[in-house]
Amino acid sequence: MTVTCAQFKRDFLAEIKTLYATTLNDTSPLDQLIALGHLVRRYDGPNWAKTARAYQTQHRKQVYYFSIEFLPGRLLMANLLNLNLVTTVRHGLKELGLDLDQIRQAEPDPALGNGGLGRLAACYLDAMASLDIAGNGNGIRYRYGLFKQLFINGYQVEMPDDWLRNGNVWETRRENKSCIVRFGGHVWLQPQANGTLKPQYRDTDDVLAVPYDVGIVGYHNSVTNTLRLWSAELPPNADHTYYSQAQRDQIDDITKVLYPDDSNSAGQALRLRQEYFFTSAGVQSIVRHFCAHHHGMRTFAKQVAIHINDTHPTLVIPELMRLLMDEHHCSWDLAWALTRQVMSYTNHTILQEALETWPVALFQGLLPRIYQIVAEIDRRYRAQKTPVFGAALVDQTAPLGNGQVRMAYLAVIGSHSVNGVAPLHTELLKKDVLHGLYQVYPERFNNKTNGITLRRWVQLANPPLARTLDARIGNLWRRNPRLLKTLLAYQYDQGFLTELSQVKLANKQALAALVAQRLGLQIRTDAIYDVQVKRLHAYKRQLLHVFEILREYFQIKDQPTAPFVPRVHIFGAKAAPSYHYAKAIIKLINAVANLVNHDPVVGSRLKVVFIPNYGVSLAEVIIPAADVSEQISTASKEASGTSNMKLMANGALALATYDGANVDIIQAAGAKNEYPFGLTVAEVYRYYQRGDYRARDFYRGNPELKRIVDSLVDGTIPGISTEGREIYDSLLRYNDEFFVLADYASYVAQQRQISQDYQDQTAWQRRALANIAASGAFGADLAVARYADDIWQVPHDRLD
Ligand code: NBY
Repeated sequence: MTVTCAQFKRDFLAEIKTLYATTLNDTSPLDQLIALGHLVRRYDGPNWAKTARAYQTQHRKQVYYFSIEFLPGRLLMANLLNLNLVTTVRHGLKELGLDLDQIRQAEPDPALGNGGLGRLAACYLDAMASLDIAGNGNGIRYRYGLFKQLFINGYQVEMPDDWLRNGNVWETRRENKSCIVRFGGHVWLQPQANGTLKPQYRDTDDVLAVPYDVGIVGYHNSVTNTLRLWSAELPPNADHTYYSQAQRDQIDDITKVLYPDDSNSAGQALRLRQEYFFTSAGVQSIVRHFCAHHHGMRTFAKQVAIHINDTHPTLVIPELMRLLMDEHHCSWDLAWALTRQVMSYTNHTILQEALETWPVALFQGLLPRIYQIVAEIDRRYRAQKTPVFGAALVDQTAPLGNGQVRMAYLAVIGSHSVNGVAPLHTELLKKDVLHGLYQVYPERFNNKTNGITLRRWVQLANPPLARTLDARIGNLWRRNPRLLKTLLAYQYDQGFLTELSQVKLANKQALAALVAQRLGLQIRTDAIYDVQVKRLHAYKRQLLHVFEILREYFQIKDQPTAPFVPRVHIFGAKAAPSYHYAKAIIKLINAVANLVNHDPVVGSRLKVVFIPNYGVSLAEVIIPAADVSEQISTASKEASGTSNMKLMANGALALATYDGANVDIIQAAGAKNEYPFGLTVAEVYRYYQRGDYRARDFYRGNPELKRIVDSLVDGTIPGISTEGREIYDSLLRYNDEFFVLADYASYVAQQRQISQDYQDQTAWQRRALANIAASGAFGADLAVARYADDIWQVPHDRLD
């Protein structure tokens, strides 16, 4: 995009005048943000239109990425970056007496997701547009995003996230693309004159699905794709029909709030309504669009790929079957063949409690026609597979079983591809969680290791690093992150290593300023910044990190004058509101912070910073400042992790178990450049098989550890009498489900090593460099290119 600075200034002032009928002096940063957003959209408008037209005229196969969560982060800077407008806009605003960095802060951060799964979806949209893939996102426009987190007296308090309060400058309401989604009522199959059966409906609750489209701008390539988010409203004939307040509320509720739980599958009718709502609307709009440009359905699978991001959108399978058969007169066999060719599914968890199932009664009552189709899929699956695989295996893997609809099984059976998100995770899917279906459909299983967009996580979040890299290796890495490998030539360049530590220092200063402003806490910038940012979960083991803090605390208290390498422990984490144990850990971290941060003996040497309301925008400040990346989940539990990749790309060294993509990170950067520790998956599974894990033995056998565990209940840490007891019991009474005590010794050994190693800054920065250099392998563009080649079968730009 080329706009001169002068042109930009004229356009911007005109925009202000049009929108607010006033002059610049009279506007707030929010006003300026909105005006700037309008202007960016105006600049990008021709690309958006051209992209859509080109896809049509070229009959490009479209990918539709269905996800119940998208965490795009603020879009102003991402759009300016991808349109190559950052410098022009920054200068132009400056000449008008404005500061781009102030304006960008006025943008709300759309928190339409819980964690890694939603952020991955956003990284992949950015990559699809940047690779010139005809890729669309399809999701829900939640009126309230993930709750805003406050700490009151150390406890998590959840407040509504009213992110749409001032509107959303990036969205376009497309009411003419609305469709009706049906719930409940009765359905029966009516024989037709031509011998077919057509479903008839009575007493259904109809909801209008209205799409809001957001442009997803590709990187320097004039491509703008679409993220379509659906909102639930009263149907258009509402004026003539009586709707009780309860009915109105029920419709309103569908897209009111994001379900704030990523710890287990939700047994909630509203959640199922949300899932059907956005899948039905999305599939209807895909089929409608296809039919507008093609005759008959036979080429559908050549033109469309639908991706199921975790099981929440699995109803795309029976919904497409329904449309093909009921509305487009396809036979079951044709509809089924098309559906399987079109669908692909990504699994994001091996945790049993996170695998979605719905009680048949609930499912059938809410979605009677969809249930008929699922029951027929189930019947045919059993009929075809029982002779080959036997009744036991088929029973165990069928879509219906134990009075439940099993969404993961339906997703595998109705797709041509199922992938895990790191090699280890994919192996565990085959061996464990989806073992039965792997026996039936081995050819469907494949791995696609996650990736992150370095555009946001390095170029935008860490401009000093990006500039330093440019100066050494040129700027082609911005297009092709694999070129970061060439950095290795500078491993022994003292000047460059010094620059890297200066970059880190600048980022630490920025984080320290944020901490001072938000928490009123001073943290020194010569300390090790030891960062753990992710959802709060027992399996992610923030508790183990707390144990290290307590160890350091006791060390200082025992030997106040002994040397101690200063540390700042930084946490960001939200707990699901109903996840009692996770909330107890939050209270513990805050209580330990309170104890440590105010101890005069400890002074500035050790600080604990728990920044509330962790999300994409905070991550953009914390991650560039990190020295140590805590990736300490119990081996086998973390499907992949993606903060591990973001931290790596920003030069943090990983303190990591052999879990998820940590394995691949350690391999890519070299074990000597990370701090691996802990039980392996094989060891964890051996404990499971033998049933011989005894947490108490670790407790009794290690006095240092015993002191720490005891401090949870002996009054050492004020204010945690109930939480301390609960956590203590989880370890000793309930035998430490996540092997915290077993991994303590090897974790702490690496932490000690870190303190020692950090003192040699040259050696440390050399290892940071190795991490940055190896991080290109985890770029989202590479990951998405693999999806495009192996799963979606769509063409894409090459990176080199
Ligand atoms: O997906 C995460 C995995 O834990 C992480 O290892 C992986 O890197 C990432 C991307 O592949 N999963 C995740 O974020 N899951 C959720 O957010 C989630 C949300 C809702 C529900 C379950 C999980 N739910 O049951 O409603």
